[in-house]
Amino acid sequence: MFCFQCQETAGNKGCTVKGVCGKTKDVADLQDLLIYVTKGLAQVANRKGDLGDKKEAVQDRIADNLFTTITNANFNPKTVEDYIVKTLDMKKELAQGMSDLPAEAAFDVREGLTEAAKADAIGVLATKDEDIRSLRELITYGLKGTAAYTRHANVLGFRNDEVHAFMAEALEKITDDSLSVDDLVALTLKTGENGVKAMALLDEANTTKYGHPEITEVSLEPRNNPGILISGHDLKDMEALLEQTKGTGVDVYTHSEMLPANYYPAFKKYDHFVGNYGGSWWHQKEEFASFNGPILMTTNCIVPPKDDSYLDRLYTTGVASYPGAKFIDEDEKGHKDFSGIIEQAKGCKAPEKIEEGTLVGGFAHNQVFALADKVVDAVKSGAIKKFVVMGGCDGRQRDRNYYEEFAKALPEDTVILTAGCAKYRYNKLHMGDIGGIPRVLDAGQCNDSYSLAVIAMKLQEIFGLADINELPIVYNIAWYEQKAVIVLLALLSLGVKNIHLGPTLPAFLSDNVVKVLVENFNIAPNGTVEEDIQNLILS
Ligand code: SF4
Ligand code: SF3
Repeated sequence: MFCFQCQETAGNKGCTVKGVCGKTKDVADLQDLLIYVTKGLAQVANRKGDLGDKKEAVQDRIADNLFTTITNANFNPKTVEDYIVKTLDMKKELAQGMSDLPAEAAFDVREGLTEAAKADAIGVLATKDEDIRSLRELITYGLKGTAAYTRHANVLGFRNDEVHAFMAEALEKITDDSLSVDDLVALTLKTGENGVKAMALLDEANTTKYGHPEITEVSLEPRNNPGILISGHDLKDMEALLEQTKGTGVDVYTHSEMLPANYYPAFKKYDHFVGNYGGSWWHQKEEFASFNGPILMTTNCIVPPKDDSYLDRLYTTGVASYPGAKFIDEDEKGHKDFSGIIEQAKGCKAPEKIEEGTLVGGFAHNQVFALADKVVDAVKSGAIKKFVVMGGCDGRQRDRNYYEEFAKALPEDTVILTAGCAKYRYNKLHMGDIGGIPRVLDAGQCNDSYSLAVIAMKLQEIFGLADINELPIVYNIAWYEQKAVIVLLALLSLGVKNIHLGPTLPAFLSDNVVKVLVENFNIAPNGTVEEDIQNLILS
């Protein structure tokens, strides 16, 4: 095993024995094999060209394979093996009559996959040149993020063929030894462009189906009924759960990345949708225990339960899977039956109260545009001096306290723009408002970072600026997993410069690739809170 795809990788170098995330060696190897055969499927699909009525199935297979390997989504060797076999079957069928296939496309081992996955040719380290490896992995992780956002849009009936085609094209290109560092840098930026398209598509899907997020006060206090806690990023699952729990006496609460579901008009109409329970993903061991009722994980981030204390209450769906947790599949019509969770919930105690009060969110682009006059006036009058984009992920490492300390140290004339689970470091600090504009504007999930880019582009237009970097907006972004990688690449492709990235730079970036990012985009690692307040805000 060798995995360095997330920010918590062992020693900021790579996990080699077991994942810091809890992923076992076998699962890590199988995930590498899944990516390997997915490259093979892409090679075969690209050669075939017209896939006829198999096109969507192939596109979905490729995207689901990428999606299921993101950090903290799938810990289950059985489901990863199942994905591998399905990919091999699909590949074999498409490759009929083809010859001289590359190794990834020709691979067709069915027995002993766990052993086969250990082969030197399969994993990350199969690429010997450090810079080529770094760029190949950077692109792969960007594609994983793109695939996640694309699949959320797909399940709501929205597709962008260009994005799917790009994923297959890029997966093949990163197997091509003739590509130079410069070629791969160009492909990295193209990955970012496609990430923007994927996020725009998901934004369209979410807002068309569920309305535009609006300013919302979200309760943090549980009621006395039994409840179901839902986490992850899949809004279609959210809708289905709310529909099926209607009139059952079971309440619904969001956890972590599902918090922004509270901001959507379509979900507010359910009076058994109570609010949010707890903090960001890594607090789940304590919070899932005290919640008392069943928990539905629709995507990442799953933390392996310590002592199986709530494993019998843990459910997964979609590409998320955990050994021992119940999996809810969809039928051929795309329907998911949550009656088992609801029945279990009825026999559970109500959630224990762990905090009180409310928090405010719902500042996606439409809501911010509705406040545009106020915002522009506040900037013109100097009441708001700077906006700080502090989106991204949260994580367990102690040095992430930096983000809370940074938020606290911000001068009173600054406003935080956020999206993703990074916000839990400061969204309960009650930072007040500037002339009615809250000082923490939460756009939503990590994919709603797209909203932040749309807001920036709108402000650029209003202020008549030639360059997006002339805006009084600075970027201090926290990353953890691969969706944050695509958010970063998307921002770079939109021309955003001077991004501070932390709490550490990715281990998968080689020194030379870091140099390219510094020279072209002036990306910088975090300093101390004092240094960064000075450099980003006061200078
Ligand atoms: Fe390690 Fe992160 Fe990979 Fe898990 S996902 S094995 S923590 S690098
Ligand atoms: Fe968070 Fe996993 Fe990245 Fe979606 S829930 S931002 S870490």
